[in-house]
Amino acid sequence: MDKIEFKQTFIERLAELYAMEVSDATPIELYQTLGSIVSTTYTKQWSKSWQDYRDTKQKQVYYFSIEFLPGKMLKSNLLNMGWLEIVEEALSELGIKLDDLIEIEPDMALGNGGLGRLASCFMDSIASQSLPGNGNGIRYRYGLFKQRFVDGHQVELPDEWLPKGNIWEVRKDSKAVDVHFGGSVHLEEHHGRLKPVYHGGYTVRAVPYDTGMVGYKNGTVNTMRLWDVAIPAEEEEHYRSIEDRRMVEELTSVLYPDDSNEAGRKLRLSQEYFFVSAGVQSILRYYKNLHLPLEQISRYIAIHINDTHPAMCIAEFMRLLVDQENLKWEKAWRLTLQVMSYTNHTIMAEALEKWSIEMMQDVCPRIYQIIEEIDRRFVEEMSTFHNQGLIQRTRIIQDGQIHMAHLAILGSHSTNGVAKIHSDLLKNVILNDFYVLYPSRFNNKTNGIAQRRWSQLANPAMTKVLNQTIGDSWHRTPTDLHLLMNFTEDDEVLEQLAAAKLENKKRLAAYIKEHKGIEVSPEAIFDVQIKRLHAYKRQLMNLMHILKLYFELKNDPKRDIHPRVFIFGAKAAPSYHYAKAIIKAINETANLINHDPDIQDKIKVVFLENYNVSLAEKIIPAAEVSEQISLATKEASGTSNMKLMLNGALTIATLDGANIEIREAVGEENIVTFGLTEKEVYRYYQEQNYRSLEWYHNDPVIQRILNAFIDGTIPNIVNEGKQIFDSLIQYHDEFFVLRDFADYCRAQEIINQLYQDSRRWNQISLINIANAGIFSADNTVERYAEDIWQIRPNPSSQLGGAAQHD
Ligand code: B1H
Repeated sequence: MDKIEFKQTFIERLAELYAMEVSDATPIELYQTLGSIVSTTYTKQWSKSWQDYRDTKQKQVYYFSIEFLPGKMLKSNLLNMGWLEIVEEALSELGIKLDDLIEIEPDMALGNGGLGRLASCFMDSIASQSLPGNGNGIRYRYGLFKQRFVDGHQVELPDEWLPKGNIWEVRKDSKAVDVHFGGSVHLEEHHGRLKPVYHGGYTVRAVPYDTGMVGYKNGTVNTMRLWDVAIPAEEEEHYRSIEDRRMVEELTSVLYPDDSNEAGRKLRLSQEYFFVSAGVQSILRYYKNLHLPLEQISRYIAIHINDTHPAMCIAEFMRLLVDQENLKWEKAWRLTLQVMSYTNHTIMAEALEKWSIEMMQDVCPRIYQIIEEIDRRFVEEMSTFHNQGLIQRTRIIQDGQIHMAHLAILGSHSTNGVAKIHSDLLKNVILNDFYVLYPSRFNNKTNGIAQRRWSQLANPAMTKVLNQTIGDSWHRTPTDLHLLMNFTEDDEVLEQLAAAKLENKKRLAAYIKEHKGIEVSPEAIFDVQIKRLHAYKRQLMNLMHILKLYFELKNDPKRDIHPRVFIFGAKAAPSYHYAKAIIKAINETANLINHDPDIQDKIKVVFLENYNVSLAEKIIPAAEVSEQISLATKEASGTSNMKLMLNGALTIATLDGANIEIREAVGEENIVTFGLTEKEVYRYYQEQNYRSLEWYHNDPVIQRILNAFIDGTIPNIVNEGKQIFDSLIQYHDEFFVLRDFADYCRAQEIINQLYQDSRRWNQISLINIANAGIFSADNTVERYAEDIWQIRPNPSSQLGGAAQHD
């Protein structure tokens, strides 16, 4: 479609939809019109992709995730369709700014953080690699809460995103399936086989809403299927009371806002079973329509379990094969193992899901029976070869609880971690017992990011420089960014990149002024920590370093530091009081420092509200320092580290998660690392000899800073300050903040020094961009496709399968 054609279509569509002309239409109407043109255009390719997969019976993967975090989709769809430039120009000729329309789109936030965003980055890359793959999740009516600050405290507001209209989804009533909950089950003999007989309980209808996942200029459009709940018409009489109806509606009402532990809530378990059962049933229905033998299902279908939240896929698949399709247990189990694969995203103990037997029996009694049988057979089978200790530690049911990670590992052929260090810890420490039993099941797949969204879409200024310098092959082949390494000594390129960064910083400065009323200088270093608020991520250590600088400047206003703006973005789980205390402390410190005339704008602290995908797209292009400072071993991978690196930020990092691979990629001189290593952390655990109190007593700097939390230096944090102080002293500083603090300050001083040499700094920035290509999710999903899912690119995609040039 060319510009003239597009303008014509736009004017016609606006008239069809609203009987209006451009000059009369509001941005909402213009947005709807553009969305309608985009979606009706890719719809043809959507049904073609789908028919291709079906007609040629290609193996497909289904990515089950209780969270998807796509953010806004308009611009990404335009980019992937190859329309972005034409549409932007054509609209501008009609007097419309594309950016004004993008503002209208709600930010789809059906996820908490890295795990949900990873699922969406994968959806983009799976489609862009012409791979046959689909998402399966929940269509929450309320996404992750909106964060507001009131007197520096986090306040949560509901995220009602749907009433604004979601132009990308298509409701498919004809594809609905029923999901049964509760009641009881007993087994009866039928023709020599035991069959379940259900009593009571209730049935709900799962109705899918499909959203097209548009691949990058390859004609592939895959499906993200999110399930909504409805009361089946024929069951109306069972749902007479308001409570009964509410109970059903609640199933898809809210996303649980805790990204580490959801303390055994029945509704959460019901949500898990709901989207698992709906998804697995619809896959099986599709497969049966292909009229292929059930025994061959693993040649055509792969199911991926994103963390343990969908681990019941294993039991649900068994239920359908055994109860409904009458397969023998052994055969069904073999198929289940071949179909299923699992990714672990954390070693934090509180995030490893366990459910009580009672609750599981209550929510899905037949699933409980099946898990019990899986467990029983595992113990029986292992008893001839292995010692009892090992078996007891690895079995699924222990002490009245069902260990979902055990189910996921024992019921699948692949368990992977999300960065090298994380996968090694799984094998050697956390899941070592399982590794001993099934070494070949374990593998690593380092995370990746949707490269084009985090460069071309978020950072057009940098993109322009890159295109002029190295061409545009990196759009499809992100490792071609490496071509930039030919320009490390090219002053013109270095300066152009610096100019692009400055432009982005000015834009962020304007945003900060508008939203926080804080004036920041674009000449200052923009230092960014953006991620969920968690003790292990150590935002507190960042705050302590800010306080250190503050006290130094108070003592010696002439102290020579390059001005710096410390920027935070972070939501805390609503029930995570400690994390909220840290938010309050950062906000009060910001207030104190930003208004202190002695500081002369040498440091500014900005905590931006409501960190989400759209805000990330504004912050990341302007960032110069990327704070990746979790305690070694705790951050499984991290993904903001990759996005910031791609945008030319220098990483200050512990040797944790993917930071280690980033260091390998850029070289030691182009990253600043500090802190305890994995080995040192484990030595402390073993010898139990970390005494945070001693670090407090022996270090006057630490003392001065910690006292500020309880002596009124930081105002209005009487309770929060005490809680923070106590966590470090009385409760022994679980995440070694005091232990790593001095080394962190040393690393920060190196950054301050490096920034003085702007040429050197610009080189580091360029080298970071040049080496970010390996962290493209295109790459990551290719590895999943080859090693785990065994799926291949669709040969009839417009790229003929393999990735080729534009
Ligand atoms: C990650 C979670 C998570 N790991 C429980 N685990 C949740 C756990 O709702 N819950 O109950 C939700 C999310 N999220 C993150 O995954 C890791 O912390 C990051 O290091 C990693 O980059 C990301 C993607 O792999």
